[in-house]
Amino acid sequence: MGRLVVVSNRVALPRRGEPTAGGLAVALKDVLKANGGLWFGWSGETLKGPTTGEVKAVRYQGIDYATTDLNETDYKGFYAGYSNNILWPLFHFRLGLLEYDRKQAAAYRRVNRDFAKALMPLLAPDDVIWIHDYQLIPMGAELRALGARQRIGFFLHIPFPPWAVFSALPGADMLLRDLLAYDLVGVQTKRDLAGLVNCMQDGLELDIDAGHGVTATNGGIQRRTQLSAHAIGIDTRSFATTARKAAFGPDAQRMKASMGDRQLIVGAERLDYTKGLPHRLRGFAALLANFPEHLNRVTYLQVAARSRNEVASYRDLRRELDQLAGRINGDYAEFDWSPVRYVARAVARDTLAGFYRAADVGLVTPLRDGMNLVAKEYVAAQDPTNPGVLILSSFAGAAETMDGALLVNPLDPEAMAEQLDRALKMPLEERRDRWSSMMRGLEEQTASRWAENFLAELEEQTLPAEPPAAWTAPAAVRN
Ligand code: GDG
Repeated sequence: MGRLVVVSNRVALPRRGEPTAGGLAVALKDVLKANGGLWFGWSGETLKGPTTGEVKAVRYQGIDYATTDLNETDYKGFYAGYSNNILWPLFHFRLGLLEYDRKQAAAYRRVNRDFAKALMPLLAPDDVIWIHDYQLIPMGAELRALGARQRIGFFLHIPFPPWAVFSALPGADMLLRDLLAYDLVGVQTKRDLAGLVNCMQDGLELDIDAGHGVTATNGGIQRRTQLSAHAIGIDTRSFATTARKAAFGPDAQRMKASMGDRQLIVGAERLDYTKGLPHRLRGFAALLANFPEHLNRVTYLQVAARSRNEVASYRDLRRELDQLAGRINGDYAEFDWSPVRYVARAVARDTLAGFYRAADVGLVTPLRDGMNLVAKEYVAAQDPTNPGVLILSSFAGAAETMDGALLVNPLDPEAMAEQLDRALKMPLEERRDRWSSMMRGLEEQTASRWAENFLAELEEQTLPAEPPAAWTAPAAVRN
């Protein structure tokens, strides 16, 4: 394989002495190192004036990093606006939250074009390019328009809705056509793949071949785009080790001391409306109301790190959670016990791992989620001799493979209460059986395996015999 070029909206720039945060960043860095790679994307910096188009480059531990800045207008239009206020709710089936704005749509395309222009001079002919996520869907088409003939793959980390939902987006067909510039489009699950296939068929009226490919002609050149599901994983071993060590750390010890002999339920995510946090609190309140034997016997710790505070729906969510947590504590707390511990900020990764290990139940109940790595981390963190129970929303991508979890519909607080009661009372043998079957899956389906499999499939794709001189405007695509 040629050099690997990873493109993502935010680049995890190396900071000396700081361990890399998530499994995804680690997995990508591993494949980048193995292939002598380049990581390109937004620096995370916003400029006051016009963008300069300048690319900053650093090399660290065998990886080249190239970043570009956004100006404030583009940040608001492309990132906070179109990406987070239009595409994010759309892809998570939340049409009521989608606030369409043509100027933001234009900013999205402009920034994707600027990214393509900034990357183009850095590319070599045999590079393999891997673009990530919903912020950068049109970037492949923009690269083709500039003459890029390399293999280009795209992976979507969030769910892919069917056409009945997707078609609500003004210009939905254009965004779908952008995907036809790629040689491989990967999504997380079979359900997402079905959504993508349905969009290609009903939205663009294209045929899907027996191997899940779609062929379209642009500028007289035919390109086949492979569509497939590649479930992302975590660095299971390393996370298990972190959790094992963290269990003896000061934070986990303090936590245990504060709990006495009560049981612990844990949840941790970015404060995001897709994660179903208010529903989870209602489910927990239903547990206390319907199963009073748990009163003063169980505590629910929810870590909800603030994110995207510039978007109004996120600020509303924060208020709703503050109220709900306050009400549950007001209704049920005793002088020596608060049922809900709600921490509205991020905690250190190893501390979180220690909390997962200490918890009898991991409560992971998003309303929609591409995969959900917290579910996988919770399982990886468990003590094999005395594992906790995972309660998982059937609308998380992780539910497709995590067969040992207790599945729940997050919209049904009574059902959540029943599953919580069952989990809190589950005998050791059943907990062990459920945990081992999930852990086996997590040991196979790691983040590195995900990256290797995606890249192997991208490498297998046959490129157009006569490479297009330029990828013309997506609107010109014909079946
Ligand atoms: C997107 C898709 C898909 C959470 N709170 C804290 C903290 N976290 C870490 C978790 C986990 C990560 O953040 C969250 O990952 P998720 O997968 O759960 O969710 P998204 O951020 O929405 O990610 C998702 C993923 O992409 C990968 O493809 O699975 O479906 O939406 O690692 O542990 N980390 C720290 N403190 C916290 O308070 N340190």
